[in-house]
Amino acid sequence: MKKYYQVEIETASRAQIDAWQNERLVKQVQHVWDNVPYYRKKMEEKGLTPADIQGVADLHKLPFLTKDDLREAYPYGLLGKPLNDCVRIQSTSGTTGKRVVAFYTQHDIDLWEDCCARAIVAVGGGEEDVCQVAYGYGLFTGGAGLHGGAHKVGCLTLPMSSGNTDRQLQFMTDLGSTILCCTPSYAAYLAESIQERGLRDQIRLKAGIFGAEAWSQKMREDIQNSLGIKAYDIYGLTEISGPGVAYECEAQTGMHINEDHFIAEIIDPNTGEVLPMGSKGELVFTCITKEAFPLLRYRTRDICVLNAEPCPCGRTHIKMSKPMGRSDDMLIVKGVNVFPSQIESVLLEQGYPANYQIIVDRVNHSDTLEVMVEMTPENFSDSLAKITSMEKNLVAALKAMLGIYAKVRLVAPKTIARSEGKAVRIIDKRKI
Ligand code: DLL
Repeated sequence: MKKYYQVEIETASRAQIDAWQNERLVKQVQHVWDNVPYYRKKMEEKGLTPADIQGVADLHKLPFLTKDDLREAYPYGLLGKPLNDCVRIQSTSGTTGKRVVAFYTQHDIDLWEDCCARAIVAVGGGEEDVCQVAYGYGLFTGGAGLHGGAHKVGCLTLPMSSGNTDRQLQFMTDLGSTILCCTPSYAAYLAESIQERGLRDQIRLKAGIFGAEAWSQKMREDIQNSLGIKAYDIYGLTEISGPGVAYECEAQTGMHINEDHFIAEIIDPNTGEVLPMGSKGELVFTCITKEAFPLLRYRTRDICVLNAEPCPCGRTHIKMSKPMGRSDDMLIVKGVNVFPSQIESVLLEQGYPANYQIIVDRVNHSDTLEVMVEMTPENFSDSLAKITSMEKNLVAALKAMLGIYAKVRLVAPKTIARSEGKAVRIIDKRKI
């Protein structure tokens, strides 16, 4: 097997990983009890003291934390270290309510960058690689995380940030970037631009590390084919550190969770009950090594499945599936649960690009659902009859998937604004 970054940790035996988790959890609970009055109060309300948590088997006793807690405790209420010991903040890209601000000590940054370095090595990255980081830099964790990881691996790092597509392509061709890190929607846009400019022969990319938003298997295939690369998923969230909480390996069958730093649970999002391995439910993380922002049992709202089957790559840490949607992304339209990922899978199956917008409104006390989707240059037509027939086919396919009527509006290629970061797919006018 190829030697990779932190190989001893990533291929440790189950017994060793369990031992790390038990020991670190006990220490972390004591740290939080001693330093985070907000969480201590939550534990006291449940009649708990650190002595009640002897290992991972007791984890289920601890109270959950949610985004509401983060907002309530904003900005300093969940700090586990004096501010003087913190060296950085990052913040969520959320558009509603108060932003979430996460704090890091130098130790926290080091561990986070280790996680991102593992992700880069897992896609075949090494010292000889040129890593183009086109995630946003700044408050968003994407740029900073992959940048730090690329340095640890020893790649030549191109700190591009997102946007300025001309410059991205110029550096990509001139400097021979071999690894591209950005959101999948920006990767699709870059692929489209490379195609249009006839640059395919001039790029040397071999792999992409794409995450921060949902993307389907079909979108992966499209990006892989148009760029001639392998496209790997990476997952993370600001509250837990940023990208690199979990990452894909060569098997491309789910993302290994860095279990030496994070304990993952799957719960029933309605009851909070812990579900057995292999069940679909809400992902919950407990940070067992972080100092400054040590969240315990944080509810991510991401719906997914964990998998403990051995992986052909040799890594022993369990894997998570692609998130199948966020429980708070779920739209309720005419009383029916609709996930944007369901709509996307229908569009991609029918040969449309992942450039679409979902518009929900309420007219005469009744919900309406409209999907605006671009035609491809290949199936583009300005014949009204042809467009009507294409729209009818999509309406039928969406009805079969969702069980409700969605109006479809086909628009010309390039009509919908391209995204350089996370794509905005949903416009819910009921909330405006
Ligand atoms: O998106 C961190 C990140 C940066 C991950 C770069 C990967 C690459 P936030 O802005 O806090 O952090 O958003 C976190 O994004 O709860 C998921 O709902 C979603 N998300 C992140 N990665 C994926 C992924 C960053 N691979 C929220 N697939 C998470 C689907 C993802 N959704």
